[in-house]
Amino acid sequence: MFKLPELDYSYDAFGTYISKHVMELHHSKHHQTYVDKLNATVEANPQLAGKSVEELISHLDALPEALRGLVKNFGGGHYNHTLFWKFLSPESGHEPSGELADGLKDKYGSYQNFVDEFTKQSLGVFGSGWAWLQPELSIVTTPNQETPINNGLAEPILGLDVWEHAYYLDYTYNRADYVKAWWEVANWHEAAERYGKAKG
Ligand code: MN3
Repeated sequence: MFKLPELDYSYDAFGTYISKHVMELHHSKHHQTYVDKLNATVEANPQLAGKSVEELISHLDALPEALRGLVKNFGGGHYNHTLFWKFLSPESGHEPSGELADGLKDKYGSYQNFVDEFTKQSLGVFGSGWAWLQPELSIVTTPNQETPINNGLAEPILGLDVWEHAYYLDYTYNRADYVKAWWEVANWHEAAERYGKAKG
């Protein structure tokens, strides 16, 4: 059975950047619903049992067509949100340091250029979806609960949920204000660690 992960911080850890109310709903209701529906899908389809969420969503083609959408949506929702909580921190570091900072500077010219490009792509996601920073420092977006690993890419090192449920109660339709606030709480320590591991 899949389980809702516990958070490394409290729901009120992000002050006004992301409110306690939104954090609580997002984690205890939205994410929990993905977990519950993924578990219900696995229970109803024993051929899915015993596999990790990564295995399930990385091999959608191997599944019967009737199951692909369910696993992609509920498995992807569980996987994406599990990453998203790790990609937030009340002690975010504010800016990348070390090798990751150097890498971003090499690829984008400056940290600010990277922020601008990632922001642009986040705002460009039509409807619901995600923006991700990949270990090779490219930026990719995915619709709905699709995720880099079900498109044959590596696990991201940072990522942002741009579904309205992530920001509407705090920022109404102003996704740009939400993205701007997110830079204050993006977990650069986690990203640097993942970057280092991916580089080997
Ligand atoms: Mn979400």
